[in-house]
Amino acid sequence: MSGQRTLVLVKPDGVQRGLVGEVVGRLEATGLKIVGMRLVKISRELAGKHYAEHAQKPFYRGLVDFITSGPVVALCIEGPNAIQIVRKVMGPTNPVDAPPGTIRGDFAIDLGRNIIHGSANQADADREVGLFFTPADLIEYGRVTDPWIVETR
Ligand code: D4T
Repeated sequence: MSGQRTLVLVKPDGVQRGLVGEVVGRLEATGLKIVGMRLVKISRELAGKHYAEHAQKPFYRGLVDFITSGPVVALCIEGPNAIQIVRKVMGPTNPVDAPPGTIRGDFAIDLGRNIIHGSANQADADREVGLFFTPADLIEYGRVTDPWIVETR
């Protein structure tokens, strides 16, 4: 593995609105590498595990209803500083605060329909990748472009 691995979800709103290609394309264009990708219908049980930290929040019920309402695209993305780079490309959680050029800034207007999830930190990334992928789902491979993306020192 080179660098960090992080979990990305194109949420049900992104899938329904035909934005999977746009979102995945923006992440790919950074140079980060896709090492896992699946279309998943999230169960309420899996949603409960994924959003366990929000279980007591007033928006929890709506959040679980939404994330289980249709398929999501789950990706495991790898590279140096992958967690931070993905969150920069996503923009802030509330689309009202997300600048143009970010996924949420360009494609979303509502906190409860914000298109994409990306792990917040290393501990969350490790836990969340494990919820959506088995080790065998994740593919280690090189690209001929790797030396054009990351300087080998
Ligand atoms: P996710 O987890 O979806 O990538 O979002 P963030 O990491 O950026 O933000 P979060 O965990 O704080 O929120 C999770 C999820 O809940 C929705 N939400 C959040 C909501 O519907 N109402 C709210 O008041 C908040 C704070 C949006 C993202």
